[in-house]
Amino acid sequence: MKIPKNHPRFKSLEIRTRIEEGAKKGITSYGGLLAHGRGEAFDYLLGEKTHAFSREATKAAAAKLLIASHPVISVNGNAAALVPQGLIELSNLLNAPLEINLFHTSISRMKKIKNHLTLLGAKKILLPQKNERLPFLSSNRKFIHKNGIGKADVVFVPLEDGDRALALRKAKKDVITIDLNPLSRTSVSSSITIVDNIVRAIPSLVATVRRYKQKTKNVLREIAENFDNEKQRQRAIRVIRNG
Ligand code: PTJ
Repeated sequence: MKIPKNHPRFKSLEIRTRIEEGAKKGITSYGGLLAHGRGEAFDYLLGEKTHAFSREATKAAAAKLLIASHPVISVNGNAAALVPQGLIELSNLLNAPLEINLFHTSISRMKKIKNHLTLLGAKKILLPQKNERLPFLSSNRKFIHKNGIGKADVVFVPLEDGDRALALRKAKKDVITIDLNPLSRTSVSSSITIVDNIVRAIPSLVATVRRYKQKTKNVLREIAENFDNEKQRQRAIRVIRNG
């Protein structure tokens, strides 16, 4: 659909078109369309802008990813449709694999996401292995790659469905997420939650990682350790409540 640039909701409609295209290409699930609607509602309540609490979380996330020994970027159907280039850039900057891990499991969708990312220039893509499992999880997301999430110390799970963040934490991994809903189980259980729209948060995270590459490990450690996820989450809730 061609959206006139002067439409009052141009940006939101343009993002919606990306998700629709993702579903048409078989990258995004139907469940993903519903998840997007939920995200839109929270974005609306947050004023559809990046807040200071999100910027703080982005800095901590960049620092944690840069000091990680084995960072991994988990990719689902929504993230692949909305921000594929940003995820690839992040993967290259951090030398971190992109591991496809879906809630609504489908081998054909995994292959389509893999092709989509490969065509856009992704170099390191992993798919889950049948004999490698994440403990504390019953959904199909338990299948992981041995050299990806299996050995990761920090897992970036932009736009998550909730059951896995906790399982990853129980498996003693740090979890960084992007979630517009500060009340979700993912937001609560992650080490760092960026409460923002993935389409704004990813470019900003990429720029911060690029900038922070100049910093020493000690400085990065301090930035990551000083971050208080609960405090920033409460700030997001206050914005929604007062809005
Ligand atoms: O591709 P799959 O099969 O792995 O499925 C992916 C989804 C996202 C459909 C799946 O993980 C799922 O069902 O997720 P949920 O439980 O609906 O949660 C998605 C969360 O992401 C919700 O808290 C939404 O508010 C949030 N969200 C949706 N769109 C965005 C978002 N957060 C940031 N940016 C968005 N654009």
